[in-house]
Amino acid sequence: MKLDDIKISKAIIEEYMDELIDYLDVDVAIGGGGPSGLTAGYYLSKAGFKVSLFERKLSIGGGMWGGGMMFNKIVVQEAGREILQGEFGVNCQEHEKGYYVADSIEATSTLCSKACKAGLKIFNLISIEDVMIRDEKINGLVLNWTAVEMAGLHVDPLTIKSKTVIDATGHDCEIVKVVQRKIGPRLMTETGKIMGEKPMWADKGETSLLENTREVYPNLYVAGMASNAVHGAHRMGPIFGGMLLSGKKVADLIMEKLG
Ligand code: 48F
Repeated sequence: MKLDDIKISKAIIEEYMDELIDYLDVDVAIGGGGPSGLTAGYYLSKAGFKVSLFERKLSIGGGMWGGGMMFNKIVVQEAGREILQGEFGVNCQEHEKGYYVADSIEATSTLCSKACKAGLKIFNLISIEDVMIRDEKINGLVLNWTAVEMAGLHVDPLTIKSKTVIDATGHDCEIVKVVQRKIGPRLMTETGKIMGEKPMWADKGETSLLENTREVYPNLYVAGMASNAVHGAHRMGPIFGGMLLSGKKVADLIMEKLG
């Protein structure tokens, strides 16, 4: 077959636009494609919900690729291994009792692949810059190309509608930050505000993460490192079990809400 350059362009543009239009109204919109966002997207899509994930960067995976200080290994504890190996099939070696090590490249690429195959629609190179609020509830996201953001161009964004939103943007908890900036200190935290991340403490950080994975404003949930940052809890460094468990927990909470 003789290839036609214009047909290649047309195939890409039409298929992308069809999908974008189809995903203008979803059950769950996830901000951030790190381990917590991908895990949440995997479980929710597998359960049959319509889920989109927006990732600012070209690559999906957030802080998981780099392991600890670029040693491309990650550690998970037993509960994390049950998801990483048990659900996703990633090889985990027991280094010493209770400390399992996985290859960060295998872990990240597998999470991404399994989430896509479960039905999660990932849009990369798109940044969430704002939220839509109606009747004091989040009901959508405001999006722009990362290239526009990076170049500082004065280009207005577009919007999508979503029954629920997950802030899985990591340490910066960017979606919750926008909400706080727009509506003031009315979050469902002790102070009503973002309480800020505490220093590194793997044990405490991992333990509090699940408790902190919850709804923080009507229809807006936090998962992963954003949960601890919003609730004033510790960071935990290159142990990733909590991120996976947090992704699963937020998926369970949303499934319960949406029914
Ligand atoms: O930081 P990230 O990996 O979040 P996570 O799922 O996992 C945290 C761990 O990687 C690590 C850790 C483990 O113990 O502490 O840090 O909580 O992934 C967050 C992703 O969100 C994207 C960002 O590029 C990254 O890939 N992101 C951040 N802000 C936005 C965004 C935004 N406004 N719009 C779209 N994507």
